Amino acid sequence: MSIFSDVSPVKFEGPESTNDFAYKVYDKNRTVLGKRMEDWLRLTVCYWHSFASGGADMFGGGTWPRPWLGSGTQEMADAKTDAAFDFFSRLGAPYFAFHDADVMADANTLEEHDAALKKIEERIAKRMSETKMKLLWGTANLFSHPRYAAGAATNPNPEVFAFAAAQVRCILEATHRLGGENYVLWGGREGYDTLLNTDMKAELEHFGRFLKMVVEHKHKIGFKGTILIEPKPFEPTKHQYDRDVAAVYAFLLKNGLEKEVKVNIEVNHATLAGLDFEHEVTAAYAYGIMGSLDINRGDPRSGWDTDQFPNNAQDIAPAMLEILNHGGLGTGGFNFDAKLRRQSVDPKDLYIAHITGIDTLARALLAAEGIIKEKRLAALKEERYAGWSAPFGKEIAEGKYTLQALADLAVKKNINPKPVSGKQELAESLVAKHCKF
Ligand SMILES: [Mn+2]
Repeated sequence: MSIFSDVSPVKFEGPESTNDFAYKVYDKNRTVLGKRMEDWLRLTVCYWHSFASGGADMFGGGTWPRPWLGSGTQEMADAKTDAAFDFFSRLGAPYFAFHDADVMADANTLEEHDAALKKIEERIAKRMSETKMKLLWGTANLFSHPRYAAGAATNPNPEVFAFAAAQVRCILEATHRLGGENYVLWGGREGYDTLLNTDMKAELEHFGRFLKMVVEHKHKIGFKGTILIEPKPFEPTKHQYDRDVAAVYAFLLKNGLEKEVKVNIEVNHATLAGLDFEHEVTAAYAYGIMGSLDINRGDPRSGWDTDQFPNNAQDIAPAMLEILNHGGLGTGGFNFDAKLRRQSVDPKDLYIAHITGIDTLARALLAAEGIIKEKRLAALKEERYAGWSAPFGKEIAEGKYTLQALADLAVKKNINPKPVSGKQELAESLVAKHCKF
């Protein structure tokens, strides 16, 4: 029994249901383009916002009843684990994700840290086998403790770098033992507040060294999961080095890790970077580094990371289309890195938030299926680029011409291409018509 025990396991009841604690659209066994909804979405509940936070903001403390918070004892860590798995198993999402600090009792030394994490790992493993929950990814909290105020891998002090290495070793190995399918490195405070006191070149080199050490250790212990970097442009620092997918790709190339590491893209981080979510997803596929998703939304009028639950399927449909066109997320999933509002003090609010988010993703999935089956949007795009499939376009792309040869040919043929419609309005209508909910 926990504060989440009042709700019966959430079931699919269909669009006509008036039950707030039922799925209206998400029917895990429904087949979409040959794959079950559950297998496309790989739904994940995050530990930090839902169980390790009491809803504090910049102006006041926690408001949500989370009786295990505050003391940092093993007893409380155990109670948190049991409540989290109670919620997971009633919600019916198959995956969860966590930071080391989210789950374990407080520790003062690295030795204590290792022991406390191993202790709670036993309980998590037991609950996983009872509930059949799976771990999408684990990660280290390298940003909350005061020692990380100037970053972890990019800290001016190598002892902080070493402390972070010890912490990552513990949680990477725990993630491996728990069957985690990915390991995430969020930049945390890897960036700067002012360049006046920052050696950017040195910090980027140290950051690269850290990532190489993580990848090396992954192979050493036989972890088969994917290592993921999570882009974010700023907050808490003024500038985060993992600014966006393109910046991460440049960093991976510079360090020769572009085949080893992929990205965990967050909707709200894309928004903060001034980019559309679908831009980041499309860029990641284009660079070959698509990994996993932190699904949430920002507030259109707030300039910070509000981490709200998604509730608008049409916003997500273009990214979902891209994901379906690439056959899905591989080892990744849709992780609800989203939190309740501070006034949402009823434990049942956590169910409503997730149910709405899950139905929103299911709607976006069905919209993307409709768009693909109709084939018109794909045909529109194909037609725009048809010239590149014809012999002349192919020869240019394959490098048959030098600039001089191509220029001479263009002059000789007196080519004079005419503008054609980009059909943006039609393309938009071909998406909108499938978002009929
Ligand atoms: Mn966020």
